[in-house]
Amino acid sequence: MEPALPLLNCGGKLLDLSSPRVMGVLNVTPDSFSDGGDFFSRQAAIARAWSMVEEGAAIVDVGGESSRPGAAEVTVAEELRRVLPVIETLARELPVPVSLDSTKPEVMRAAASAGAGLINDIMALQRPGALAAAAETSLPICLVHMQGIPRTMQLDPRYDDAVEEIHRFFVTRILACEAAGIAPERLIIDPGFGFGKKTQDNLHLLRALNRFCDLRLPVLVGFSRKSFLGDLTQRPVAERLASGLVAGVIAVLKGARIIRTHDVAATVDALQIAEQAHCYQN
Ligand code: 8Y4
Repeated sequence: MEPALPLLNCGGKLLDLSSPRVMGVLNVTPDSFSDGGDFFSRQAAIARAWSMVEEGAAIVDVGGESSRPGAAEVTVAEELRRVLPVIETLARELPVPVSLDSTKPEVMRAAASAGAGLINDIMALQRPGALAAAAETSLPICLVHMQGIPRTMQLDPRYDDAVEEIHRFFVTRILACEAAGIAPERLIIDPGFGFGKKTQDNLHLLRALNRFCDLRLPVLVGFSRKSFLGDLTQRPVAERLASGLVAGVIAVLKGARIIRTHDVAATVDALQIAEQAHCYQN
């Protein structure tokens, strides 16, 4: 059976998921090309966002807190300094919704007021106050599964059955969202590749991604440049494009609707072929 074709209202901009879409990554952290805090890095971030839209991104995901394994936390004030000016400009200028990659309720509120169209939370609204803050925004929310916290999540992640545990996690979080006044129609789920998972856990999740389809919510995934791709191919971070593209295509064939990536143009091409060659029977 063909799934329903959701149209998400991202703060006034519509996100049509009748075809798989690409979410472009825009980091505004000091370890990326630009920290968003000064005029020049702001201009660089805005230029990069425009080029991702020209390459076919349907969403631009702006993050000011590095969520890489081992990364340190940043203060609310610092995160606001990095992301708010960029979100405010992009929300006004871009034809596509701007998503906020953050776990902090204060940043969610401020970004929504500045015009953000979606909240992407790697802590799935488990921080104190995050459920209430997200509820108030009336924006769609991507709930990401993570075992542990970024600083230590890759030290010794363990599951008895990663797919079933993560499936149960989403059932619980969807109920918590409903209790907080967030309708399931606003939710996107993401098993969180690389977030407290060993290489084999990531493979099990990709292989069984269609297990999450019974939750009847759009599925988002991010593979680009992640270390499990390097683990499987013996490639450094700069040479993980091909493996990331194939993972994205497999994910879409198993029902994913949004791929989060640094490599927008190549991913848009890959998904075009996956979608057009895909058939729901057989
Ligand atoms: C090199 C480059 C090595 C990047 C690691 C990384 C996801 C996400 C991230 C994801 C959703 C990352 C914010 C991790 N990954 N949000 N965010 N899904 N929804 N690491 O998979 O890119 S950051």
